[in-house]
Amino acid sequence: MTQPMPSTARDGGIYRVSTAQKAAFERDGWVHLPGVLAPDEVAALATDYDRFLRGEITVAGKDFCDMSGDYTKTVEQFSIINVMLPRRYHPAWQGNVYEQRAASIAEQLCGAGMALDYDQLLAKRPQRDDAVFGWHQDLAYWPTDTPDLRTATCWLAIDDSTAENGCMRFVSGSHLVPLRPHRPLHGDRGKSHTLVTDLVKGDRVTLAEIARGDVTVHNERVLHGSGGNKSAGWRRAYIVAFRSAATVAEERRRGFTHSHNDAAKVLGSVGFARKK
Ligand SMILES: O=C(O)CCC(=O)C(=O)O
Repeated sequence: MTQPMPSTARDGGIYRVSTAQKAAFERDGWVHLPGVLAPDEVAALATDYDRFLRGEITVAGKDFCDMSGDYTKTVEQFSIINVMLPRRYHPAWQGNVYEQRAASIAEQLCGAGMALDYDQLLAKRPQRDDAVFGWHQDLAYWPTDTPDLRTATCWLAIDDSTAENGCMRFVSGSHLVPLRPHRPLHGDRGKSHTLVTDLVKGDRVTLAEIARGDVTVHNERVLHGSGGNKSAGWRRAYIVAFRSAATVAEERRRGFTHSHNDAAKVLGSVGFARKK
């Protein structure tokens, strides 16, 4: 499943992306980068990660929610625990080694002028068939009319991520075609944040089985999602998303922060489309 961890790619706060990896990101809309974090670095993050899951770090309102169910579920019923903006709720994470390497990756893949847009934790409880993250393009979640659409969303595996526990899956090359229509999973964005779209004939799905400490990086247009967790363990992921600094500034000017508690959060592309 996994590639050997490169010994030379990590260098302090830098992770060196190869020419072949950059070409894969441009061609497929996503790329697998092995060994972005060393085992001890993942272990240190996992300690705080589990404090979030146990509720020991306070997260406001809907920023602690379930991405598979609606907002009426109790925490024990959440199949995909979603923590939005963990660095806001746990400032000690700001500038951590993962953020540093993710920033270096974003710059190598997308060029200068990238900024951290949001961070997120997505943890699938063990043995939850319904811990399915529906097919979507991230661009559906936010305004589409911003000036610079460069995006590098880094997805760190805190656990080995496998077909059995619900690893990421992508339709390679789908970032090159127009945004597909999306709909709220539970019929109404007031009931849950989640948006979904459908695969169409010809879409070819690639499973991204990756090891603990590895990262996938994806573009905001590539179709992706993940299946349920049939394993006896958690599937934990830590996401840090970079977009062009000009775009992040424009989003903030509009009051769009990626917090599920903001009124403006419903105004992703779906919200704008519905207003017309
Ligand atoms: O963690 C998952 O299964 C889905 C994550 C995702 O869709 C994303 O990071 O954009």
